[in-house]
Amino acid sequence: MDLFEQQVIPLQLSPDRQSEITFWPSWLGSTEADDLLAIAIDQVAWRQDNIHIAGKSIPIPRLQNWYGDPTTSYTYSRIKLQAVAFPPWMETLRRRVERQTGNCFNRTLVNYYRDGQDSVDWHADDERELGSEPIIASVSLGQERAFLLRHKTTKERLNINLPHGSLMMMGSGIQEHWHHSIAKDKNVVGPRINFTFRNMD
Ligand SMILES: O=C(O)CCC(=O)C(=O)O
Ligand SMILES: [Mn+2]
Repeated sequence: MDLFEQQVIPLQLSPDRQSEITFWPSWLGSTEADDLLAIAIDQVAWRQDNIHIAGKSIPIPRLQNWYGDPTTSYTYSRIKLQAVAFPPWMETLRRRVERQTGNCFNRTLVNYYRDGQDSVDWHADDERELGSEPIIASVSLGQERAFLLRHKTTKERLNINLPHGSLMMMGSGIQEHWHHSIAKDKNVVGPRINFTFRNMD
């Protein structure tokens, strides 16, 4: 396969509107991806955040941090993340993602799935600060995991395996019409890092 081969996966939003996922399965070379995985595990200031349900504080099943303009913050599931400035290695990755996708991204949520017990539940990245039609680009490193998509009304499903060094972009309308998740996996043992690049005012 050509290293930079691009796949376009059409997604139905509504009967009269379609969008797409653009996917570069081998976007980074394997040595480059290995190096970036090691740097991210070592150098991201990992946070263990908690969600609050029925008066209880429950640790979310992954580590994370939020990068961007450090005078700004982002809140989801009532977790407030004060942005950390992009270190040079992440800034280089951000620019590369912009060049490849032709879109602007000025923030990234970085997730660390330590093993198969770590996951992210069904959600859409549709907070108001992300704008009305958020476009999200996702770089995956380490253990390949299944990225699951489920249409909000038709319940149609799609699975995309995200390998080490892949880049995937969710186009306009996808957050409005689809949920996505990374399920727990009993068979998975290896760590995985994921960067979701977003754009916010
Ligand atoms: O880990 C992934 O591939 C998805 C992460 C995600 O959906 C998010 O951070 O909003
Ligand atoms: Mn998401």
